[in-house]
Amino acid sequence: MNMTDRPVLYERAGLEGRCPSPICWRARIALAQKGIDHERIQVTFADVGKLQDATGAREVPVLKLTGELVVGSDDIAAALDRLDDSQRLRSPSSDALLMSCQGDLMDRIDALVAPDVLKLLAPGDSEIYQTSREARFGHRFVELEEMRNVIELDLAFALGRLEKDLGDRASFGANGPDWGDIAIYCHLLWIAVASSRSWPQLPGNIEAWWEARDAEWRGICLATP
Ligand SMILES: N[C@@H](CCC(=O)N[C@@H](CS)C(=O)NCC(=O)O)C(=O)O
Repeated sequence: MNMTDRPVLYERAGLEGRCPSPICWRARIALAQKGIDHERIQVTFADVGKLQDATGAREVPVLKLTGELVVGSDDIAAALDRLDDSQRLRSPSSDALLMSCQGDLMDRIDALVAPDVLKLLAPGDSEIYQTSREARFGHRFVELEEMRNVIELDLAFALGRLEKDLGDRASFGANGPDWGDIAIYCHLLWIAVASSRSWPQLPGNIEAWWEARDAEWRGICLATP
């Protein structure tokens, strides 16, 4: 890949150059797994107009790859697999795992972490974020705070189901960590970074899985561009 083809990842801007978005972290890890050097452009929620002008999209991540704009984390992973299929990220089983985790694990983590994410956002983004998330969840942030204990309990059960999925394997992917591992890791890291007061007890083998993924991936997610 020559310099003019250097991929560009559009991702969410946060406080002090740190990206606060677990969905964007997925794209960072995917690029790292493929060994693809890239430029990162960070965009605040308030700058959605600039994002739209540059990419046509209103959400991040967006990846400019070999001159084309790929919108959305799943499509980014698929595009990277097309570029280099030696160690595939996505497969029918990673897609199935993600689908089952979305409602069970990710949505619960979203509701748990959202009120605390405000402190990670770029100046000027808090109101946009809070208004859009309260509309999405159908609850004010103060109500989510009151529901915190219940959400934490539901999350503990979701992690118990995940432990059964993982069994005694080292990764959710059959041939090593794949897109399912990446998505689950990023959402758990979001709790650790934004809302550590709700860090859950990780059951059984999930603990060892987390330690291994965290050692490899945390620095990628939290690096400033
Ligand atoms: N399904 C999309 C979801 C992307 C997404 O939710 N991105 C967030 C990252 S912060 C976003 O840009 N949200 C825009 C908004 O809420 O206005 C994907 O997997 O990439």
